[in-house]
Amino acid sequence: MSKALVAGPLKGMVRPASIDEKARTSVAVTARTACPGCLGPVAVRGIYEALDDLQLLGKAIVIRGIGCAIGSISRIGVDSVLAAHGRAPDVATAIKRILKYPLVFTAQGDGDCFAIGAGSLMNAAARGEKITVIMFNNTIYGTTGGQMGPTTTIGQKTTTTPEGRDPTANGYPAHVPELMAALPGVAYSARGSVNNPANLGRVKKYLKKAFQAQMEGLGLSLVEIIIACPTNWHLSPIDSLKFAEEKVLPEFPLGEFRNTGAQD
Ligand SMILES: Cc1ncc(C[n+]2csc(CCOP(=O)(O)OP(=O)(O)O)c2C)c(N)n1
Ligand code: SF4
Repeated sequence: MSKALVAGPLKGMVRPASIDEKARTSVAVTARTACPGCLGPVAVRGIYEALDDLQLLGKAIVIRGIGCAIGSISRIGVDSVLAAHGRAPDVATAIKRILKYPLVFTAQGDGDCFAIGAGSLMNAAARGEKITVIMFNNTIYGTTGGQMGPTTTIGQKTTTTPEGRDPTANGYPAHVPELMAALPGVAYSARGSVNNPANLGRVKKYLKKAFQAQMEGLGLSLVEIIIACPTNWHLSPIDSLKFAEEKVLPEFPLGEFRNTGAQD
């Protein structure tokens, strides 16, 4: 075997040798990865704890989309690969089929997942790929300065909808887990939020069910997680929690939309 590669958790699988074994069992989310009040790292904490509860740390790989909200996902001690914008489900498909990691999941912003990446997601779902897609919904393109995204709420002001999103000109917000629920290749779809501790607990439950659906080979699983983006919402961290509660959650109901097997 080449020096650059070491054996992975399954026979015949390889992964880069550069991964620090100590880092694989620790979480180190630093301030560098997000703005103050960003709930992206809180969602990442939920993912970490769900993996830890299922003893999947060290057996999983995350395919990262392009975006700041998911930034700290690289620091939770699982293998990771950066995909081209929107193409994480395609990369996840290849890794799951060829390298046979026990758990392969994507972490993507809503723009990555359902604007530029809508075709990749829909086709992976139609094929029933045994992967998990995790979409961070901050209702905006955070990284590039706050343009309208597929989940921008009606009336929400962004740099490209300065008067607020008007459905007659800009269309309606996309409800991704509900759309996924219509596809037979999808085993599990749910939407959670991390705007308060109780909702963080529910998100962990959804993530565990999504991971279990993949491990049981039932099909594609998807969890959308509502997060706050104080920077591009132009709100304080506290006011952004209020905006999430009053404006975002009414548009995006929390809950499970498809569950073909996983139990509580
Ligand atoms: C092919 C391509 N087009 C456009 C971009 C520029 N770009 C980088 S991140 C981004 C938006 C990301 O938004 P989202 O997925 O919602 O994630 P967030 O930044 O909000 O976390 C865009 C348009 C790019 N990197 N590659
Ligand atoms: S721009 Fe928004 S989503 Fe991105 S790190 Fe800052 S608060 Fe989080």
